[in-house]
Amino acid sequence: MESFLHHKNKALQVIADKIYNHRRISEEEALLLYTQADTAWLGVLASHAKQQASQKLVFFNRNFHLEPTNICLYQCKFCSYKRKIGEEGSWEYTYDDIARIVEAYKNTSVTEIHIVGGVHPQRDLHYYGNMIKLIKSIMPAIHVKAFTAIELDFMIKQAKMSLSEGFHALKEYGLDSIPGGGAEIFDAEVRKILCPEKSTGEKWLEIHREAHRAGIPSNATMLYGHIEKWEHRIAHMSRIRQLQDETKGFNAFIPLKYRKENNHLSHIGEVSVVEDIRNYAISRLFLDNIPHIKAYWPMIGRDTTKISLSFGVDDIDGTIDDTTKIYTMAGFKEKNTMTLDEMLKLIKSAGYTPTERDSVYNVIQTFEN
Ligand code: V47
Ligand code: SF4
Repeated sequence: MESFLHHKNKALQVIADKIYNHRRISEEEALLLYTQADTAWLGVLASHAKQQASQKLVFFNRNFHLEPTNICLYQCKFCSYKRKIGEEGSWEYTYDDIARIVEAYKNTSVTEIHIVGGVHPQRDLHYYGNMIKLIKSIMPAIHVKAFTAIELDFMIKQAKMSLSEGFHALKEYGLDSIPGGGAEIFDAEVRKILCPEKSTGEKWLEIHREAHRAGIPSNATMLYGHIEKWEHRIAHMSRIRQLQDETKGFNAFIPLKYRKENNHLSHIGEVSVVEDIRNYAISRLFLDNIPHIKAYWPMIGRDTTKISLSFGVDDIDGTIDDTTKIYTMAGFKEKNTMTLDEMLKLIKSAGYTPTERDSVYNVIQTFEN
């Protein structure tokens, strides 16, 4: 079928026809999208792909974050958040602190806790496993989405377990899914400059593969807008697309825009909003096997989130309730909580149907009017 979306550039016309015929685009074609496609055309094409995946629905959930510590062994250049033990601005919550934080959500409609933090040198899998147990003793029904692959790599090694043993133990403790962080850009040369100490791209993929095998779903992220080239973004997404073909364990892909305040890459600045929305569109078009593309509003802000809905995005994460510091410390200046009302207005004003979901995308309710 020829698409109704004509383009005088023959190669772009071929891409549009592929999308309309549910055919996969190649890495070379993704590069053409980055370098030659006009933004409005990308929006129409990505909106078509979004419509195929989730019709008019735009998903969100009611969640809060727990960042147990910002003490971290590593020194990623883009990170504004990490501190050394005892350094000013560092924190380490005790189990009592955590119990107090979670208690506050006990009789609310929150359905998910998202837990990420630094790689603390003295904490292992059992420490974090017992933390999950504590959380579930207070809120038995809450979905625990916890730990980046980087934290998992370290905590499982500390407990002297294989990945498979580690995931089975964590599942037993109550882990339900894992977030997409730590992926950054998989390319080894980029990683050498950006985050040399961190687990490799291969390791990140191995950890998510093993999680999926253990029946634990996950998300995937990509940190963009720093020193990487288009080719690095495409190779990164291609690895995720391959793994998804194999396991089908990814729920969502989340492009994360590099934010520049208070870190060692500040001098390079930030990419434009136009770049953000083009990147969302190309993610939607390239990742034909990942059901949801998420715009994480506490990173890009409400306005860009709203525009992103016309560029392939169908998920805007959750209400957050001012519980994450990763992006406020990196320069996010807006109010870090969204009320239900605000969430509904944002989605409706972009022309979509707000849809509250659980953590694995079962619909809880749609807000038609
Ligand atoms: O891996 C750190 C990123 C990630 C900066 O799975 C930065 O639902 C931009 O993974 N500028 C952690 N990004 C957060 C994360 C995440 C967020 C929201 C939803 C989900 C999900 C996962 O934050 C890190 C890193 O890539 N990050 N510093 C910065 N200055
Ligand atoms: Fe540590 Fe994560 Fe920050 Fe890297 S991004 S320094 S691993 S907290």
